Amino acid sequence: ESGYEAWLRYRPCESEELLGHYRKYFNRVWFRQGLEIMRTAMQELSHGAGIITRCTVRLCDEGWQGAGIAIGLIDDFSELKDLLGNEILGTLPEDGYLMRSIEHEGLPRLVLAARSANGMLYAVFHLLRLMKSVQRLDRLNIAEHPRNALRMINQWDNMDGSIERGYAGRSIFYRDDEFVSDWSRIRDYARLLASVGINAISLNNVNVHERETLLITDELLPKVAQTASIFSAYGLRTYLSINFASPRQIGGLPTADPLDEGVRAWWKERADAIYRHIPDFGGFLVKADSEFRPGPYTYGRNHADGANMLADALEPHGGLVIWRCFVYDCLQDWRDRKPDRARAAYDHYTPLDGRFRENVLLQIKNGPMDFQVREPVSPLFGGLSKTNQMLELQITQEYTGQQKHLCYLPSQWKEIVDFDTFALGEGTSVAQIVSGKAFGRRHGGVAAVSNIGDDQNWTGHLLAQANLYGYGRLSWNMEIGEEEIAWEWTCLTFGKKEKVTDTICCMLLDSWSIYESYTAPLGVGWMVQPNHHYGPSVDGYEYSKWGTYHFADCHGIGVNRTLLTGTGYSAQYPSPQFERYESLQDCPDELLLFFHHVPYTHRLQSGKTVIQHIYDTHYEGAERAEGLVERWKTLEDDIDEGRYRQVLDRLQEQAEHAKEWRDVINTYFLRKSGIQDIHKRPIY
Ligand code: BDP
Repeated sequence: ESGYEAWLRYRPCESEELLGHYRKYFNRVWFRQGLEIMRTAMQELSHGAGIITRCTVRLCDEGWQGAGIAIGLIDDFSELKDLLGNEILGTLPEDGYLMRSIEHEGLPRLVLAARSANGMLYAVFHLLRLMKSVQRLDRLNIAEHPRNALRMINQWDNMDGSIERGYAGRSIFYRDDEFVSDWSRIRDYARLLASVGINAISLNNVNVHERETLLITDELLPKVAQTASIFSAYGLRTYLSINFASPRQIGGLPTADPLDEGVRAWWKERADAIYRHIPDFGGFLVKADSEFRPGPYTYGRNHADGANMLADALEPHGGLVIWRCFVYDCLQDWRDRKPDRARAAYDHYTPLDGRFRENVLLQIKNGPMDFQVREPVSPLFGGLSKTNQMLELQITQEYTGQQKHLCYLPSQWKEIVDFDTFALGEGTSVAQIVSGKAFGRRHGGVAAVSNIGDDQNWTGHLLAQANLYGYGRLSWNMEIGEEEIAWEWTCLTFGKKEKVTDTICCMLLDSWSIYESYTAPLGVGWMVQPNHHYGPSVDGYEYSKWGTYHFADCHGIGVNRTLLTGTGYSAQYPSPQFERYESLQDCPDELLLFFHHVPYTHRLQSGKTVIQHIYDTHYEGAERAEGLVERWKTLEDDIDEGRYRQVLDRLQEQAEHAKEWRDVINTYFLRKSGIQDIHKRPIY
């Protein structure tokens, strides 16, 4: 097996008893024809349940009698109201669904009722998940709905076929500056995304180069529309990343000033054209005035001017502008006393709170820097109260092992979404802010940079599929635990066999901490090779203009971001988070070097000195990486050869590479500090 089927891998049910049970239901499935998404839902149900039950699923739209399943939209299927009651159906949110087992004249029935076609598709995938994890269907009483309205994937694909920060092959969308001609892979991707509730996708890299600038022109819009139609059938709306300088670069205008009437008219005309091609187009994703991308600053305007201009063009069509907050002075240099990069997003955007249109969302990276293995949560969550916000995560493992190392990211993401911002007093989590609930915002949600490419198993490292799956599940409901997600994914991907699920789940759940322990310590981050960001280089960025420093010298290490004596970043957090980070005693160990510069002999809350912590974690981390290989080997007889081998190869590479990390980091700090490891282990 290659891993291509990912978590939609259906196999016949092995228990005769359960098979008999399932067949009673699938002997007859009633549903009413409707939107295309509903047809998709029924195709998925027939496909999945057909394989599991080894029977043809019988679909019918008449004569609701006997045993079976009834699926439909509440408003089209009046019988559902009689069965489930008006009251409960009335409270069902958009995209939510109910799944309930009932008995009718002694015969088993299952009812799936949704408010929208998307809801129906999600209900079907849920039902298939239950069957794949060998659950019975006669006691179901499930009510589900997504907590975030926007659950988005960002592709960083370029039309030449490359993927920025892609670690699983080339783009499945583009080749040689054109769209691909075989759409089957895109359709399979849409299936994977919809199966975990994702409902939006941006099709091109946020760094919009020359060719991709043309995606909004009449030349390329027909192809965009074709791609969008594949996603529409699975309930996903398509977005495009746009180039802010388009009016100049492709529109023949002398300026891209957002307040210029000609520019505003140009964008309106383009928006109208886009919606003629793609009536359910989602909107624009924008990286502006960031890392040399054009933006409103060129014209002396601010981000609200830029975003609102685009928002006005899209508004008549119901489109959204997703404006990224990854804005910092990328040539800053501490010697010039320019501001701390960590402060940048907050400093740029809080003064603009309340000045964005209703159809603008600010997309905020989880941390103030850039997807490091450990960062504090961005203080911009909670710093804004009158602006729609979205959380941006990175599924592609740019700084977390590039899909050669195992790093199960839902563990990290859970800490982020659960983080208490104290924005409205205790208990204002990031999850509540981005859903829009905390501040009663109209739009909200979450976006993440995809980790897939045209590798046969989608993600390079087969186990990295768990990150894509986990992102979808968390974007649906941020309260689901990382353990539960790991278990679900393992079960769906490898089958429900206790030894397999236990082993793989434990490996996944340990992996973030393992990766963190042999890479950059205590929240300092960035000790990577510049540009490609793979492998250790302690000083890789230390003297560069790009502003990511650890300030290690022979006395100590860490960045002083306190209000009292440092950059003042800590003061971007409200009380009591501010006091917690500001204080050397209270600052959590794992973030100590992000907030404080300390001597190597400083004692952590764990009781260890900083230097001993560095040595210990790096020795242990490399050993634990080796341990992952051993744990995987115990599954040799339980997993098919193809998938077993691929994972083994990656884990072995990780174990080797972890030793390199250990040696580079430990040697560096032994030399810098001159302090020996108390256990006198060899340092290379
Ligand atoms: C950084 C990546 C860079 C992206 C940038 C972004 O290194 O490739 O373009 O983020 O998010 O992590 O815009």
